[in-house]
Amino acid sequence: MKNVEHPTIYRKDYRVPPFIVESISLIFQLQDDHTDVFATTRFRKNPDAGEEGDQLFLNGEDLELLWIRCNSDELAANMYQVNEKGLSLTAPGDSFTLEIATRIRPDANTLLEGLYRSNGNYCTQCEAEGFRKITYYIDRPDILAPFTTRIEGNKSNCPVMLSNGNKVDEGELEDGRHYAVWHDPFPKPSYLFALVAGDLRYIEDFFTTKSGRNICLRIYVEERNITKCDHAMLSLKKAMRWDEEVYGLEYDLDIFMIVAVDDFNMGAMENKGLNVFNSKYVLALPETATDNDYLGIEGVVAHEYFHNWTGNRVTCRDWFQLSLKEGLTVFRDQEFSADMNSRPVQRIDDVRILRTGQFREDSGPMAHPVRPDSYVEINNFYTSTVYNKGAEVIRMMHTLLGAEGFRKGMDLYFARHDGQAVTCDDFVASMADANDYDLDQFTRWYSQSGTPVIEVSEHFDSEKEEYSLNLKQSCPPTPGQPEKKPFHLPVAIGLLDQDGKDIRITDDDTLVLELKEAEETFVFYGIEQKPVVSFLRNFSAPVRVKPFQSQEELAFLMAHDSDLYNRCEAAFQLAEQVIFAALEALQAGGQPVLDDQYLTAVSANISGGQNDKALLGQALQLPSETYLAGQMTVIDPDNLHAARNFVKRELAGRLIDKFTALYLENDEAEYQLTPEAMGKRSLKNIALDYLMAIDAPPQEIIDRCLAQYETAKNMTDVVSALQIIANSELDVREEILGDFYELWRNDPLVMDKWLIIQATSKRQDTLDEVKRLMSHPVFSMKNPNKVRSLVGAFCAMNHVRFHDHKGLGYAFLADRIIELNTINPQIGARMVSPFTTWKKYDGERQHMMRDQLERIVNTENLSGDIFEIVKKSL
Ligand code: B3K
Ligand code: ZN
Repeated sequence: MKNVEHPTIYRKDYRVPPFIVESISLIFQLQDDHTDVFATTRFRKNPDAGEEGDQLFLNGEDLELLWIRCNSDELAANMYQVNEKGLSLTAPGDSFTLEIATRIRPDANTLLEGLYRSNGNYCTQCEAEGFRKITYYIDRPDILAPFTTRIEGNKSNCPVMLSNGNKVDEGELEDGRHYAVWHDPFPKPSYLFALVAGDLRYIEDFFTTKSGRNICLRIYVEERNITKCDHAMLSLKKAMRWDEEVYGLEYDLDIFMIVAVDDFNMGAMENKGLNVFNSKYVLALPETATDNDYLGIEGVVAHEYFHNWTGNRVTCRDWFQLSLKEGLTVFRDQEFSADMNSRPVQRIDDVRILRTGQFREDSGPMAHPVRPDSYVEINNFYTSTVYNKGAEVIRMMHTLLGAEGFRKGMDLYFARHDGQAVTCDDFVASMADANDYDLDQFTRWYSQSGTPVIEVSEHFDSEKEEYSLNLKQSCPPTPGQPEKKPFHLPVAIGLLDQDGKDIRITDDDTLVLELKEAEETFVFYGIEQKPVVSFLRNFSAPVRVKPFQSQEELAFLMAHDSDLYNRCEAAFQLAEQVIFAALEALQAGGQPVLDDQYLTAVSANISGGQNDKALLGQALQLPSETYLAGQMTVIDPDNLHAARNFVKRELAGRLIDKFTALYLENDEAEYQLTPEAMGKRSLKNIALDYLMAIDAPPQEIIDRCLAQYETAKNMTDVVSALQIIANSELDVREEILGDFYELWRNDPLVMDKWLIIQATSKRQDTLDEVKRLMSHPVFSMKNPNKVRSLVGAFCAMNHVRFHDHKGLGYAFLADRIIELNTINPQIGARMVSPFTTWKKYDGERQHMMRDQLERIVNTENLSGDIFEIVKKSL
């Protein structure tokens, strides 16, 4: 690392701001090659700050300062100091007004933070610290102010000019220019500011709130996309209704706008009244978007909408509290999606994301608590831990307090904190106080990192008719936290009798045990025969459970458990055991065999699981190599790949009739977008994937796959077939990939799929193909979706090829990270992730990955984003 310093910011250093902002009013003059920004801000000494002194510091980066006035007088250069982090001056009194003019260059902004252009249209991204790239300001989330924004631009290239709040004025200017003025009356932090201007079209709809207010809803897109917005609009209306019904929360402005742009660092952004979205989470037609895309849009539109209360009306005091809004809002969007679709399937998906991404993070060098204690670059802390584990922490409170108790807590939270910037502790206090419930020990979930492990032992005494469960919890050491205290964790269980029926151990079939000590025993009386325990129902706590059940018991649970989540979970555990058994055989140089018991269980599952297609589809999917790798002490990518393939191939070969029938039964002529129809499609495509995994599949299966590619009218079926073809050695492979490209070359989102499919192909030559695609006209290092689809997909989703023993994948990724360091370090830092687990591989691979990490860390002018993750990994 050369030339740059990257200081660490600590949570314990939080101080209330010495000054607060009463209001800010902005003027943006959009010009062809630059934008001038005039900010008029009224400051007042913060009465809560004590005797803090009179120094005012305003954040500002990459800005050209034109002039600055204080209470209308221009300040001479010796009256303030500017450096690359901001501007400081001595306050002239307890209350004063600053006018600051800055010039910025949106066209040259490849960071996609602050004001930038995407396909010629202007848009902003300010969370977490992008506002300081627009003007000098106290850019922190606990500074809340009403914003007024005037935008001036050309009528020709900026017919549409939007900002937060309601439009209060508009009119003509000279030289073919015009202006619009927006006012947002709700005090908000600068990270929620947004501006959009350009040649956009919109679709419009209306929503009547429960108190009878009429809200105008608009989705703005480029003209070519105007037919693709209906699903997002429908999702928005569903989300608005749901938030009223479940939480009593109503929308507050007169208009709610969504804008879709192609160049965006993440999924979407909840700016007040003006959400800006990655087009991936807005645009959909059956022929261009898969069922997963449709579900993703519904979930993300809802997530950003829900932020209006959990994030915007009540916001974060500082960025360490990020999970206050993100964990809570993820929990809310998960519950919304569960209500709109299949609840158990939603839970399975959410848990899969948690266990693949978050557990991995929690066991590596980047492990951090849900409420971190320090960071170098806050953008690196928009993590699975803050989001997904954060959501699990909220869910555990929901489980402990019940739906009604949780709602009481939410009501109290809003009653206490509406309009404030608060902490995770404030949230927990509302939950505790509203329910008169002790959550003190529970708060360790916010401060301790690492995934707890639970060890279960059962004891049955047939004479006394007693069944007991002994539970031990522990949590492995994580960076900076060698020792952990016990967590307060809800363990939901059921006991099944020999017929697979729930034994009533409470008013309900499921009982929530509260484990608080390092070890506790729970005894159940009057149990006549040894029950089969359905443990951690609905995944009631984000923990690892040491495997303790036999294959027979798992097969039994898979067939009978009344908790549909756990039924699927049993299938995963069984599959995991079987794959690891095959892996051991391969590592010992032997031939693996698939045991009949497993085959029978899967076969029974196919016959018995037909009433919930989506759920059966989930249960039939083998755990991914990335997930399985996370369960191993020393990861062996080649044998892992071979073992998983072996199980898949054997299952397919021996259950060929079952899979063929599954395919045919679920192949619907008519396309519908209902949960049932999506379930059928997923089941059909999983069956096809198995069938094509057979060693030298029969010609009629190959023909079916090719026919599906050619005749399907919806993208789910088309890409399912295409993915299988891209993974195969079929002669027509190149031709078909070429055909798909010709058909869809003008649709960037479909081209993303084309790249992902090629990047995740398990063929030997995939890395060469990826390298070729880097210079293909559809690819661009400046577009985050493209980088994620090609580089990200290969390195993070193609475990066996990325970890090829020659190390070429490692060198490839390091080159891309170094390239991104100058283009978009935020995306560059995200790409480091596959390297972070380098210590879990064999010596040679470790060595090669470490070399690449060192090469990255020695790059000139390395950004704080990439530096932080690489340094922590080393
Ligand atoms: N709040 C944004 C994420 C901002 C990320 C900044 N690096 C989207 C969301 O979680 O809703
Ligand atoms: Zn969010």
